[in-house]
Amino acid sequence: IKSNRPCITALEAIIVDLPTIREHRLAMTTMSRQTLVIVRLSCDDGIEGIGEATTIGGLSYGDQSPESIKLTLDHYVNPLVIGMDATSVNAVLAKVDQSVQGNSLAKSALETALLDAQGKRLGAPVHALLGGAVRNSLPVLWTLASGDSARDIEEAKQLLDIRRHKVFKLKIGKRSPRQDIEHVAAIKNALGDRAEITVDINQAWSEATAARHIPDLQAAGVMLVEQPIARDNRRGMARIARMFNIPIMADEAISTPADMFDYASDGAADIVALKIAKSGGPLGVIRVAAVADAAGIGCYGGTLLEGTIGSIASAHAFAACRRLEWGTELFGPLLLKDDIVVERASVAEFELAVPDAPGLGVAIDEDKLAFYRRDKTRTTVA
Ligand code: MUC
Ligand code: MG
Repeated sequence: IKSNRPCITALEAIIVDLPTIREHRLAMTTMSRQTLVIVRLSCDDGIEGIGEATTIGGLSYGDQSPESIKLTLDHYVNPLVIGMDATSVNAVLAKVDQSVQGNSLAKSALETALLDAQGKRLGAPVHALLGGAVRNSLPVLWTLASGDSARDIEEAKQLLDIRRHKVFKLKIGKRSPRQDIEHVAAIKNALGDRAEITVDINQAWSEATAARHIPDLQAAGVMLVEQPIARDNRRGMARIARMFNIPIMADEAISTPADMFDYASDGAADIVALKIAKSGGPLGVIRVAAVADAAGIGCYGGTLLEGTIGSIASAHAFAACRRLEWGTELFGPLLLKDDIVVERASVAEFELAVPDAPGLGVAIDEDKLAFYRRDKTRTTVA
């Protein structure tokens, strides 16, 4: 269909390496830097949309790496979208879905950039394009993952004192269950009623280990247990969810509305960690949340430790979810020493404010992008 509507003229994917403020230890990897893929989408009305695709630890967390995301965007997505009407986000995404299977992270960055551009064009924040925000700020937890209990306690006390976070997630599953439970109990004891504690096992336990040690986590005062066993063991998750009163959250196991439907049908989780990266963007997350809502499963706003662009894109989506009973973990920008945006996301009084400016409400800092991009051969035009 011929129209006078603005067309997509360029899609650029830029790999950026940023240092973290400290080591971040998870069951599958230890991070000392974070790699973002930044997407810039240009349109022939002069509007640019930006997006971000970010994973954890190369290929150790998921099956898409920063390098494969860039390759997917450069070689497969780019030729499909150039020349398309930039205002129909759904039509662009449908065309890409037809020829590109999977690759939810690349799709998430594209969808984010399209929504950012359309928001700027209409003078509306992304959350308004998603039907409007139900809340204008989001509670944000912090992950204690230095690898050292005393240092984690120190960090948590400081963050409580400055009223930045009052819920802390502990990454366990790397050490023995006994060591992990001692670590969890030591932190909960030191913080007492000042803080809530959650644990993320990132699939590291077997079903038998989970059945044996979840009662210890419950006794230590843990609020919820995230992804205790393998992502593809849905029946095992259902048995665990039935066995314990402590809420069980599915993360790696649920990406699409179909995954959510299967989990809901089997009663295999009490809560789902929503992530734009898993679901192909803000619109994708809202579709998963709708299935969760229909099944009475609680929603939680998850992260793959994105920087400001990806975290704010997530915030717009989570602000538009009807129910978000379990808060969010959009602390990724705070784990970075620096970022490539003019104004970095910040958390105050335990909450992250959802921007109201047109689009995402985030602008790239060209000097910082030029400094941190992996491919330094390109310099920004003055
Ligand atoms: C995950 O599995 O939830 C979220 C917070 C964090 O520290 O790691 C991520 C990934
Ligand atoms: Mg998780």
